[in-house]
Amino acid sequence: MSVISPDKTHSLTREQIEFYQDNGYLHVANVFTEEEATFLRDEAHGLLKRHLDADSSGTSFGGWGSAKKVADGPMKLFHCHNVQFQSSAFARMIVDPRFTDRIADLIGPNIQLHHTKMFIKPPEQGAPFPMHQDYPYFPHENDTMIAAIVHLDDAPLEKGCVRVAPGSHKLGPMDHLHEGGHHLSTDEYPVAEATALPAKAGDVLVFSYLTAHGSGVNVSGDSRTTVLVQMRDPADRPMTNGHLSRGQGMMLRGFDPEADAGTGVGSESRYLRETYGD
Ligand SMILES: O=C(O)CCC(=O)C(=O)O
Repeated sequence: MSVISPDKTHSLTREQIEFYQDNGYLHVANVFTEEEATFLRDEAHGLLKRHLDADSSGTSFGGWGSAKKVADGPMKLFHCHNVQFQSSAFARMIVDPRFTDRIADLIGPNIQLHHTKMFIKPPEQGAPFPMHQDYPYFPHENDTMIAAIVHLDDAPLEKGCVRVAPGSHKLGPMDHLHEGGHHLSTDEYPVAEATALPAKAGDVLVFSYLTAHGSGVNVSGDSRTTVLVQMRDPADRPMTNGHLSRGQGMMLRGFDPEADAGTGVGSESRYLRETYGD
C-alpha cells in the first residue's frame, strides 16, 4: 500500500463514529501492529535516555502539581513535547493513513497538528492526572480538537491507564481549578470513579478536548509509554495565543484551505503571524 495516494484506505465503522459522538471518546484497537509499537517504544525510551543523559530540564518531573490531590508520596513522570522533531519514527507515525484516515472520520478530511507529547509513566510511582478537559489549555472556536493517545506498550488498570467521563463533552467547557495545571475538583470528579480504558500496545484512544479525562498512578513494575497527538480541523481558530509550539500547523492529512503563508523561506503560518505580527 502506498502512503502517497489520494485514496482513503482506512475508516471507522458507523457504530464507532456514533459511539464517539455519544460518549466523546473511542478506543480503536490495533491501529499499529505489536512490532511497530515495540519499535516506537524503543524509540521513545531511547529518546528519554538521551534527555536524561543530557540532563535536559523538565524531562523528569513529579507530574502536575495537582497530581498530589490524587495520590500521596513521591511521584514521577517523564515527558517530552514534539517528539516528531527528535525521531523520524514519530514523524512517520503521525502521518500514517491507518491513523489519520480514521481520525478524518471524526474531524473531517483536513487534519492539522497542534502538538505531540510523549509520556512515560515509570514503574511503581508513575504520576496520575486529575480529571480535566484539555479545552482550558487551548480553546478553539469550533471545538474540533481531538487527542489521540497512541499506546506503545500495554496499559492495563495497574499501569494507570487513561480514564474518561463518558458524555462529558456534551457539557461544554466546565469550571476548572487552576492550581498545578487546569483540573476539575478532585472531590466532585475523583479519577478512580471515571471509566477506565485499559489498552494494548498499538491501540489508539481518541477523545474530544471537551471530554473530561485523567489517569491513575502506575503501581505496576513496568513503564507505561504513550504518545499523545493533539489535532484539529485547520479552519478551527484558536481563541487564545497560548500553547504555541514548534510544528504546530503541520498538515497530517488533506490540506489547509485557509493557508496564506506565502512561498518564501519565512512562510510562518497565519497563527504565528497573528500572534507575533509580520
Ligand atoms: O496520559 C495520561 O495518562 C493522561 C494525559 C493527559 O490527560 C493530558 O495530557 O492531558
